Amino acid sequence: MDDKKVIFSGIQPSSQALTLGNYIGAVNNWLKFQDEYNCIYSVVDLHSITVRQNPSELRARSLSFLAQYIACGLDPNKNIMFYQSHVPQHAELAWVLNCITYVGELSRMTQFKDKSRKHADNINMGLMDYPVLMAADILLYKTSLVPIGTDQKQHVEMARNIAMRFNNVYGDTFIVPEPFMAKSGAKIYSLQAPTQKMSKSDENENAVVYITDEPDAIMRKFKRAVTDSDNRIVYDEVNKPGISNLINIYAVMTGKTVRETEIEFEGKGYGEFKIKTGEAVVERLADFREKYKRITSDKTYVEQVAKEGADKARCLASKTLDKVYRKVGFVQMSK
Ligand code: AQP
Repeated sequence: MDDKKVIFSGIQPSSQALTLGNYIGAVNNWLKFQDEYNCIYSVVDLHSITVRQNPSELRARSLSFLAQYIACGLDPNKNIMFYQSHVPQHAELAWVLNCITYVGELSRMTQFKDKSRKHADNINMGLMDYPVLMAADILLYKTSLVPIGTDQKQHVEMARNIAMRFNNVYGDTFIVPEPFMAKSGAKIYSLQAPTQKMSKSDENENAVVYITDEPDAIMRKFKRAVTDSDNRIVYDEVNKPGISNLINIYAVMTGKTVRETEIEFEGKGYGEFKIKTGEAVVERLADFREKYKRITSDKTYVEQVAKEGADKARCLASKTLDKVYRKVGFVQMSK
């Protein structure tokens, strides 16, 4: 690798496809970095089994997610893309980091508390340990910047704390990463309950737009989006969360600002605005749809990208892990 700074991020293959939230909060930003940084993007399948998955569905979704990364415009020649489970150093570093992380701090994480409520019959150690594995994902690659939606900010903060703690105990080892969140769209909300995050695992299919949805499904979901009753297209997260969410989506998908969007729709009604927002999403995803169909029919190509990505990632990750093992005092064999 050259001396460009490193970006790392990942998405769990925990649904049929990426949501519009994943696209706007994560992938859309990843696309902007591919020339300026050394970018490493993983399909984080180890994370996804913290919630029970059907094995054959997980396999199919994981293949599809990598095809979606590529179809979104991530160039395999410029970005390292791989499956987390293909690079064993993630789990190995997570073990070492576990030994400097406290149970108390993990039990206070918002996502752990939320998911424990949601999956009360399966509050497993992996669910609690998720932020430590995420710290390992990030720290293995000397990452400077982690592009995320606001929901993951607390976990990046945790990764920073773990890195600083390790550096204090064992001497300078890890780069302390910074989160990157875009000004618009860092949190996209459910179309049916606009104070809740748009989440892959939402059971209400009208609440979530998947980037693989057909245009008519996308239009239908936007037409049914929940809004308030005053019929003014004005950004106000507290009093008008539904309309503010649609304004954010429209602004990001058209490249306009929130203010430009408000001006464009001054005096217009919600019905028209919902249709225009749906159309903006359909139009913005047109290239993706065409490319995804092509890539998804070529499983060998996707596997090749994953193999090359994992080879490169393993090579980088093993250097950091060797250093960590040396620092903590494990026996090193002469080569
Ligand atoms: N609604 C969202 N708005 C903005 N950004 C979002 N992200 C997720 N949802 C939104 C960002 O996408 C990246 C990958 O997240 P993830 O899917 O691996 O984990 P998650 O945040 O737990 O996502 P979900 O959709 O809620 O998954 P499930 O339902 O499986 O738990 C992250 O950068 C995240 O911020």
